[in-house]
Amino acid sequence: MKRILLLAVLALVACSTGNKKPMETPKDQLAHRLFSFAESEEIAYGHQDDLFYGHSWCVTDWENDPLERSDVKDVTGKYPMVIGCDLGGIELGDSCNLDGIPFGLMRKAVLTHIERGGIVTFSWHPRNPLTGGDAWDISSDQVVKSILPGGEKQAEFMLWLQRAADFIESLGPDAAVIFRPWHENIGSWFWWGGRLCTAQEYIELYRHTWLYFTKERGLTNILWCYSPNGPLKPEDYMSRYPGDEFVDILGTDIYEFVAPGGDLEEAGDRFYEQVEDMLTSLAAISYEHSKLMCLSETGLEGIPDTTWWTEYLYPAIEKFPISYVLTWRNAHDKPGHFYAPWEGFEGAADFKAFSKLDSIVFLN
Ligand code: BMA
Repeated sequence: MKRILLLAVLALVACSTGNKKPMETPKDQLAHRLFSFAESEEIAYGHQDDLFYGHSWCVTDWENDPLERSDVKDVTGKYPMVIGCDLGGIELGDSCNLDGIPFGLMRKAVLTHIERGGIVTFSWHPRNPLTGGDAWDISSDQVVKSILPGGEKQAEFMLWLQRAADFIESLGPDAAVIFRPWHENIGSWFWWGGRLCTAQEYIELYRHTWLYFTKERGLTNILWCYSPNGPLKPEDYMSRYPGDEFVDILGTDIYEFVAPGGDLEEAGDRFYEQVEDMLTSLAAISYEHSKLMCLSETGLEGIPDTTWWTEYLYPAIEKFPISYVLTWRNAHDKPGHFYAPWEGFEGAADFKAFSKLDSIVFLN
């Protein structure tokens, strides 16, 4: 599997350089870094909102804060290589995102993390442009239609795209980032989800976003990630694929769920199988389409299984050429809502062991 990917990688690098040695753009450099993880059988570790807050702390005076605290670093001594940030709220011109993070802090953290040698990925949970509800408001199946050309909310939505693009532009042309809008789109929990729009509408939404950012705004420092919720059969994964021109990275979001009082081993085994199945399909698709791949979101809320990292997550991903794996956020205001250990957490030792594995890459 890895050998197959390596050939794909080399073919892609050769195509993009045309055997000459043009100046590498920041986006090319980021792509090559992500390729090089896969090529050397390494997987970068990522954590959502890592520098903004942790299980029991939160950056307050962000303008003067060096942003050196991280739950991941508290436990392992190293930052995650990838940090995830969410743009939800930017569309309304809010000063903070949907989880209370000032966009000024986000910009500072992104630039600080890139300066330290890290990688940044953005998700976006925008509000519902038709109903005024949040991203999870699925009361209407007309929302996507309403924001596409000819729709009643199109002009307003263009302003939303403009504000999101303004933020990414404000990072500067040297800050290449990953952007994965309209994620988890096969499930039906966001207004852009599977039962809430047709495949054609979804594809238009994604392409429209790409075209606006890339062609109208000239933002060429973005690697675009398509990240449906998994596990899925390959044909379902591809059923709303925007097309090779619009996507650089194939991702998927898969969480482990344990029913209250449920059996941890059973849940862990199920998660292992789901990740293995999905990544097997994704590896074949990424080879066929010459794309990078990642596990764009994962985790077990509250990590009740103290060997989750080394006994379930690592075995499930280690044989696949994913460039990175990202676990979700450690909320500071919801005690049980965390996906990475923090200092003092009883399951921290296993995460520490995970961080020491040769093939898992953190940021020193
Ligand atoms: C969800 C939860 C929410 C949060 C949202 C966007 O998975 O963590 O609390 O608001 O992501 O970050």
